[in-house]
Amino acid sequence: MRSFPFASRQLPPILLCVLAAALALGAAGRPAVASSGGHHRPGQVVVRLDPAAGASIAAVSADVGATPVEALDDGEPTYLLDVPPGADAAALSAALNDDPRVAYAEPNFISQPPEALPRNIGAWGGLDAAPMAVQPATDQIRLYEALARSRGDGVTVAVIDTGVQLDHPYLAEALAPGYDFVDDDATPEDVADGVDDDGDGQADEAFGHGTHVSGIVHLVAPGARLMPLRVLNADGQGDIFTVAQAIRHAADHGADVINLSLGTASPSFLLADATRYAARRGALLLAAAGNGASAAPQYPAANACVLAVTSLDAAGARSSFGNYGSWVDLAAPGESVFSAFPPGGFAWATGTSMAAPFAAGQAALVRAANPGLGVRRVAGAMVGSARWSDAAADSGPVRRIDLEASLRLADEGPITPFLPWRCSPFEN
Ligand SMILES: [Ca+2]
Ligand SMILES: [Ca+2]
Ligand SMILES: [Ca+2]
Repeated sequence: MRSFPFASRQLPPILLCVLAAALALGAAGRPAVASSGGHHRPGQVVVRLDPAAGASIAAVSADVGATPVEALDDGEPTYLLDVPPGADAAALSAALNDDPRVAYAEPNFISQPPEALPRNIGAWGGLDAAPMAVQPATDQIRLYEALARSRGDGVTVAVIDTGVQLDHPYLAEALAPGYDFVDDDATPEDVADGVDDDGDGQADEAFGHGTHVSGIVHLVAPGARLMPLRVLNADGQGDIFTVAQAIRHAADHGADVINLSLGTASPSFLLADATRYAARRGALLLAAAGNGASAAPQYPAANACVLAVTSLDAAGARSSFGNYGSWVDLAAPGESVFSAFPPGGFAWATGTSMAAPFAAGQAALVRAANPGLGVRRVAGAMVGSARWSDAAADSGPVRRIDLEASLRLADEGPITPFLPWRCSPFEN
């Protein structure tokens, strides 16, 4: 039995985008940055201009001595700036927020490894795919009753994560073209480079995470296509600017569902913008609620246009590590989940990172069964058919997904739309 780095007792099971050490990003000329181990990239600021002000990013950034290095997307007035050496990104953000030409500015936030988390217990599961189909989670969510109604055909699910093993036998035929925002290339391969990029004493502890998450989506929605978008390196490092780029890319390239098994504790204007943008383009977003056993919101899970998913244990109660609170929308199996893992095999893993893709697969089934439903009604079918758990003393009940019931509700109605109106204002 081989144990996996991301399942280590030293590391969080959810892949919160971690940054703690100097690293060089190859993407689009972004420079190497040295992190203090804090919660944002110290040399970078995200700025959105107020289009009504008609200012150029060159002028606005020059006024504070900063340098624009990347635009979020074509025609989008959101930029990543390098701040001058010695300047404080948080202070510079505050100064920019006082500029009437600026809609908002904020540090380029990193998720921190949550302290005192219950740890993943995971292990290599061999080369045989057979245990996937018979694992207890499939009965818990009534998967096979649901698959008799829908297989997710024609739906694309973006998986924003560490990438994927592109030639994994369980996944290869389901993969659609994706993108690698870490290395800025078209091959979002989950790459372990042997380097401990975040200086936590373990190299590539997040390697395999995106492959595992992708396998869960494929188990639930075998007819759906998977679009791998790599935003985290194998040490789990990423930032909100890159995550926002991937969310926009997914929405602009036809993703119907977007899975985000990652997060940060910092509320972010940029993530709120990007997730609303994707929802309004017709993508339903699911995000891991985090493994902190806490009511503290994680983002993007707690953003308004995203369904936050926490973890259930085998008995259908909220996992002891799973985050909770009114911002958590759904709960799905997240303990000892068996799924694809490089190289070419399978592994068990535990965490809300594993719960979110069960709900993402469910969204694909609902969308495929009734392509006329907009994101608020797909969400409404999922939330409205969920079964409340017993209330835990500290956290209240959680809504446990029921795939068969959600497909029945999508078919028969009436569906009460979920998510705020602004997430999908033109939905019929
Ligand atoms: Ca690559
Ligand atoms: Ca590494
Ligand atoms: Ca590391």
